[in-house]
Amino acid sequence: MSESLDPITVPDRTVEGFVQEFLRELHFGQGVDMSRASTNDKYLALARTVRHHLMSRWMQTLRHQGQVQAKSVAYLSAEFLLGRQLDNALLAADIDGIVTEGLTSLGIDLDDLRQAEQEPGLGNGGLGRLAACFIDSLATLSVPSIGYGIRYEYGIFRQTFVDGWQVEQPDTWLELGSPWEFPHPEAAVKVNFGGSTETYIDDDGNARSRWLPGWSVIGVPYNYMVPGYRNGRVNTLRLWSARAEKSFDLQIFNSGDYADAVRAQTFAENISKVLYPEDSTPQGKELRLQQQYFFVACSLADFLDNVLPGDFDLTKLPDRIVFQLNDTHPVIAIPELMRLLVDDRGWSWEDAWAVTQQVFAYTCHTLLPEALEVWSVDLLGRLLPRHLEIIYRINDEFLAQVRKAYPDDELRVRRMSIIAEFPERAVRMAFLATVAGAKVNGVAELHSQLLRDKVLNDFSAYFPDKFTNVTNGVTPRRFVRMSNPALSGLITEAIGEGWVTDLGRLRELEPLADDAEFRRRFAEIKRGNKTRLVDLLAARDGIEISPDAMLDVMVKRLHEYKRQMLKLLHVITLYDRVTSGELPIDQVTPRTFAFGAKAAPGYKMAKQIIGLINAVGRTINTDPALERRLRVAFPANYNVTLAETLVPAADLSEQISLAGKEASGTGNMKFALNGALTIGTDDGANVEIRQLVGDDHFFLFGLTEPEVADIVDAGYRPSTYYAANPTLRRALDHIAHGTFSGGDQRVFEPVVSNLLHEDRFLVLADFQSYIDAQDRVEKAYADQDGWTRSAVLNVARSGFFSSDRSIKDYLDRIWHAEPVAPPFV
Ligand code: GL2
Repeated sequence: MSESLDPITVPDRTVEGFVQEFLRELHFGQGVDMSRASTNDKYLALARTVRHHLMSRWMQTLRHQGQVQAKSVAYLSAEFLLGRQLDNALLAADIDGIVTEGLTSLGIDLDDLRQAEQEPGLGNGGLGRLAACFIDSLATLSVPSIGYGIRYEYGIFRQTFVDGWQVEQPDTWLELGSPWEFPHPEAAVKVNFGGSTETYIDDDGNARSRWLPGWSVIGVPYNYMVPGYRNGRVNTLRLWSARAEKSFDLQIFNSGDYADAVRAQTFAENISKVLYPEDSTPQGKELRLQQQYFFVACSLADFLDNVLPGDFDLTKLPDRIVFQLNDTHPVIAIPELMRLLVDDRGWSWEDAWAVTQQVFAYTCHTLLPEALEVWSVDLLGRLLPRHLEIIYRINDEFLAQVRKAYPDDELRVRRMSIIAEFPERAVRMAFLATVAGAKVNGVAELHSQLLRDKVLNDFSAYFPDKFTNVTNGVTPRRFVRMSNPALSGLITEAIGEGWVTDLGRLRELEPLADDAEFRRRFAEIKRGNKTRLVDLLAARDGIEISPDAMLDVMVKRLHEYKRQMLKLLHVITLYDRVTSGELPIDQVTPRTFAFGAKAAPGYKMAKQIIGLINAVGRTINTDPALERRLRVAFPANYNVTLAETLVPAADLSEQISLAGKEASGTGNMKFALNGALTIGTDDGANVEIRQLVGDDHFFLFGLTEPEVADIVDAGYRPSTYYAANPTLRRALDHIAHGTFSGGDQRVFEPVVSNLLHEDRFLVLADFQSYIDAQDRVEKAYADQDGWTRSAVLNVARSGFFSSDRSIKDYLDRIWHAEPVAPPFV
């Protein structure tokens, strides 16, 4: 059912048409003319002009969705790490060419305007970026869907280094205007908190409960366009911003207490003020629970009251929507829907529960026990008293069934209770999601297996059909087509354009791995991408690296389980080999060790490790004995924008977490797709990458998950590895003796002592295996042509890791929804 576009709203797709629109935007939108326009003025005018090209498709998509009422997906996520929007919009609207030409005719460099965009960093890392990839794929696959989240006024903190130590600065991404968002204050939603509950007798003589809230705030929706790749669909991302009900008390103001007059406003606005800078470990903060409830309450109300038609029969809700819970952050939506149906709409508990169990599905993104969110009953009861009652009832009924299935097994019942009793009474959000969700999925094969066998094993025994896997993916639009234009051009030349939306087609490149001319061009592109990175790091950070060195990259959040320390011990080992005379410097392959990592501000050990990486970097980069052949590059504030230049340039991708700890990883996929070879453990999606690209094109090392479990069960003693391995001893001694801290032995003592006496993530146990694998890397890299062949094969065999494939798996295994033909192309 294709419709034609409304000619009034369709901009002219010519260079002249673009220039005219751009100048109009500058004039009428920014209130300046070319002679006075700042770079920011031009960027904002350009963004709005580009927006025009997607607008009519957006309106049409919304109209069409209203008419068709097909089953939709609502992706509920506390994080959407979007990255810059301009290039993505240019790509989707397919107007790169006319825009570049049009701007050039005005003497403007498109690249300068690109740099003016502040990336919306509304996520911490992989989980938030995954949500952004998923909404891109949902739109590209033409699935009716909406993303719901929070419009944080400050996104993930901006990292700076002071003397090598991390110092956090606020991320003021909205400061210079935000041309990609559309606020709708008229569609605001009221959200209640606090107060108490009471029981009353309804008209039919039944006892019911209701909430008497203590206070409330207002959620204002901001809409963002989520364009599909040249397919005529533009979906919506709706992010909520908190406001006070009454912004300002004039009486108090007039009495002279100016601070008190805006107190309510400040309090309410705090809810969407800042993204919690936590990655994988929860911060038990009341404000965080407020954020979670705030955005899901807004989203459910919005969907039921605004998106669905007024006469919609809610018993049919499972045919119309599935709410995908991105980790436990939105899980409070479950009791909220029960409350909306039972309390507000007068449904019976049973009817409401029957619907609720069908409309939610839950994705778990972790294996770390400390990252499974729990909320104390005390806090939850204070903030959301009615929700706590509902959770208790869900739990009572669930445990009654468990008792029936397993009579005389009270231990199991206690293990499976949604309410934990120790160390304090608390609601286990992952359990609530598992009990209520229609499906529970992990994010890589190994992760899903470990969820079933370990983390949620009682539940998988009880609900065997609930558990499934969907291996993560990344969008090929942003992470290949946009960020690696040269490689994209080569691929398109070889196999045509279809790969951008059908990434499995990269397989067709396989024979070209044996074509010398293709390899030559591939290697030339890699070098070109390195040169781009060299220029960027010089300009952005004043960091000097060589385009001729091997680029060995580890970029991801700083966490002990990810083991940046292992990488650093390798760097120190090379340093030691050279400075001790064991290894002549001219036999060392020139290598840049690039790190990018933010540490959660309260995570002391992670911040120590950042300090240590920078200290090692200072020593190595300035030691004349190394003749600049080994260099550490640690640009501050690693983010999506930097990834877009770094990933295409990489030769070696470090994916070295302890087996059984990284749920999936998605950086690993981006690197393989851009022709880096992986050195990695059998963890997360590395397992699948290795299976697909083949052992000969992947450097595997380290303990497997069952081996790790055995060592830990037997009582792991890291100091025995230190005692037995002179190479390891020398590397650790360098840190301990102050080689990197001007002789000061105290600065990094906590790092050394943690490794020697605790080493929760078995860095020392995997050290030798890692060094051996790095020696294999060194040998392989010496054969440049052979390396390039492996790199081509990595690209050709990684098409599976498209987020389009992930979304198709979600559609088949979990959502049971279908793409709907786009309204027009
Ligand atoms: C994570 C996992 O740690 C990571 O392995 C996974 O790839 C992503 C996406 O599924 O989710 N979980 C988590 O809390 N963060 C992640 O990156 N922040």
